[in-house]
Formats: sequence, C-alpha cells, structure tokens
Amino acid sequence: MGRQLLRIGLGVATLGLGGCAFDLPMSTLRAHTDFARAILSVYALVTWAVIVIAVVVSAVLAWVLVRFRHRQERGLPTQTLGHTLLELSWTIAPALVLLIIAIPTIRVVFATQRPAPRNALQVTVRGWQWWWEFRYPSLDVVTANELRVPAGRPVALRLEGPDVIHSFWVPRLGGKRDVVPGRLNQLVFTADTPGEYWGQCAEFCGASHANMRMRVIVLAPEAFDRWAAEERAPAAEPSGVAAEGKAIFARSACVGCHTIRGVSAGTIAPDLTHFGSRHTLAAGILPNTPEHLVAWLLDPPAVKPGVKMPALGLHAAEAQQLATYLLGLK
Ligand code: HEC
Ligand SMILES: [Cu+2]
Repeated sequence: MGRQLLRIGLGVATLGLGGCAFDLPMSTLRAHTDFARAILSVYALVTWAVIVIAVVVSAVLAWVLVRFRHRQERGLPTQTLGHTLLELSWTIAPALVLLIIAIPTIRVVFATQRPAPRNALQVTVRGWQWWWEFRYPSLDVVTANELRVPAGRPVALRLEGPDVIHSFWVPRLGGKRDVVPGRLNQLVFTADTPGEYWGQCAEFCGASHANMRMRVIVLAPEAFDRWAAEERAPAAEPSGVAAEGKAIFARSACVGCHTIRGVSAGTIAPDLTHFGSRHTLAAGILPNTPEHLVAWLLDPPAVKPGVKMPALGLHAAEAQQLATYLLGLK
C-alpha cells in the first residue's frame, strides 16, 4: 500500500515537474508582442474564471457532503421535484460566465485579424517541407529559417505555402497561424524586446515536421537596418580554400536548387547568399558550425530524415572546401 502510494506520487510529481523550467524559450506565458499579450489576456481571464468556478463548486459540494451525510436516525431527505429558482439560476449563471469569456475573446479574435498598419514591414513567409523562406520585398532581401525583424515596428507576415499545410508558430511572439497552399493568411505583430525567439512548425507536414524549426531575431531598429544593408550587398568574394569551394558549388547540382546571388538562381531550396550570417543550420536544428555543416553536406538525410536535399556523393575534402566557402558568405 505504502509503496503503491509512493509510486503514484512519484509518477504525478514527474509529470507535474516535467512542465517546469527556468529557461522557457517556447512559453506562451512570456509574451513579447502586442499580439501575444492580447491572447495571454484572454487566457488569464479564462484561467481566473475557471479558478473561481472550481472554488465555488468545490465549496458547495463539500458543504452538501457534510450537511447531508448519512446518519442512522435520519430518514430520507425531502424530495424536491422541479424548483424554478434553482433551474433559472443554473441556466443564467453559466450563460453569464460564457458571456464574460466570449466578449473579450471575440474582441481579440477580430483585433488579431485586423489589416496591417501602413508603416508595417512586409515579409512573405513560405513554409516548405521542412524549412522556412523569408522574403522582404521592400528591402530586396531573401533569407531562410531565421527571420530578423526590428523591435517597435509592426511586422506583417504574408503566409504562403508552396507544398503542404504548415503552421507558423513562435510562442512568445503570438498565436500560431496556418500556412495553407492557395490561400493567403496574414499575421501582424509588433515585437517589443530585442532577443532571439524560438519557433516551430505546428501543423504535421511529413517526416521531418519536428525538425522544421525557426528563429525570430528581434533587433533594435538601427541593428536591423545594418543587417538589411549587409544582406542586400553581395557577400565578400571568396579566396583560397573558399574560392575552391565556390568553384565546386558552381559546377555541382547545388545550383539547380539554391540561389547564391551572382552565382546561381535555384528557387526550391534556402537562399544561401548570406548563409554564413545565420546562427543555425537546416531549419534551426543545429548550430551553424563547420563540423555540422560538413556532416550536412556529406549526408543531409542522415541529419534530417526525409530531407529534400540528396546526398551528392561529395568527398570529405570537397565538403570542407564548400563549408569554408558557405560559412564565409556573410
Ligand atoms: C535537389 C535540390 C538540392 C540540391 C541539389 C542541393 N540542395 Fe542544399 N538544400 C536543399 C533543400 C530543400 C534544403 C533545405 C533542407 C531542410 O532544412 O529541410 C537544403 C539545405 C541546404 C543547406 C542549409 C541551409 C540552411 O539555411 O539551413 C545548405 C548549406 C545547403 N543546402 C548546401 C547545398 C550545397 C553546397 C549543395 C551542392 C553540393 C546543395 N545544397 C545541393 C536542396 C538542395
Ligand atoms: Cu510541420
């Protein structure tokens, strides 16, 4: 009996504590945009309503249990059939509770669907199996897997899908929104704090759905402008080992899928023009280091199951030269 209780206790504690952490990179409870805060306010309201209801119902239940508990000398209690006041009140009270929850919910639903303000930064987000493309039409910048935006300015994401349904979700920046082929969805938010926010595709989209992550990097406005200027400029011309890497790139199948401005113009894979300035590799699953990149180039499917980039039979030396070239593209 004692051991049984201990086991159950440990099980419950494990499940409960599993939800706790100090560093919460994907917690919706740390809101960092107007959008996320609006949703959090509804969430908080519902939570408080539920707590109040739970306390009242438990108290009434406890009172009834004690007040009307079985006693030898007590016979059957008075039997009541139909009680207008009770029936009215337990119909009206829940209706009121639903109303209290519904009004702010509907208000937030409409607020988070409003068209973007005129000064918003437009970014086209395309969800691909299993990576994210970000295009900034007004800045003439294209990048992948790391979305950089300025703090304090509204950002309007146009969500488009070239293949299957995905869902854009960066918990600290706001609610998820689906990326549906053939349908344009929009998501508008203003980030308040510079920092790095983690995201994840939130709609099952195939073998590497779990490996379809992303980062949103919120920068101070000046830092964002500097980044955009660097992205627009061509990357530094490679020399030495990196120049050999560039030659391998230019004569390999890479050019059919990837764009490196001035070198190739593929459209079905991440733009690599400034690949060296990204922190992560393969949709946020690995740090962008020479070791990881070489392993990736030699055998992408070993790193990411189902990936659309095939192993191209490169020699280790070629992978090294390519990695030096790509990481130098800043
Ligand atoms: C058949 C198309 C195809 C070919 C050929 C191809 N790739 Fe890729 N590559 C992709 C796709 C698709 C991805 C995105 C994979 C993912 O993250 O799911 C990718 C990802 C990458 C990445 C990571 C990009 C990022 O932002 O994380 C690098 C680097 C890369 N490829 C380099 C190369 C090089 C170098 C070659 C030639 C040796 C090459 N690729 C050939 C399709 C291709
Ligand atoms: Cu997915």
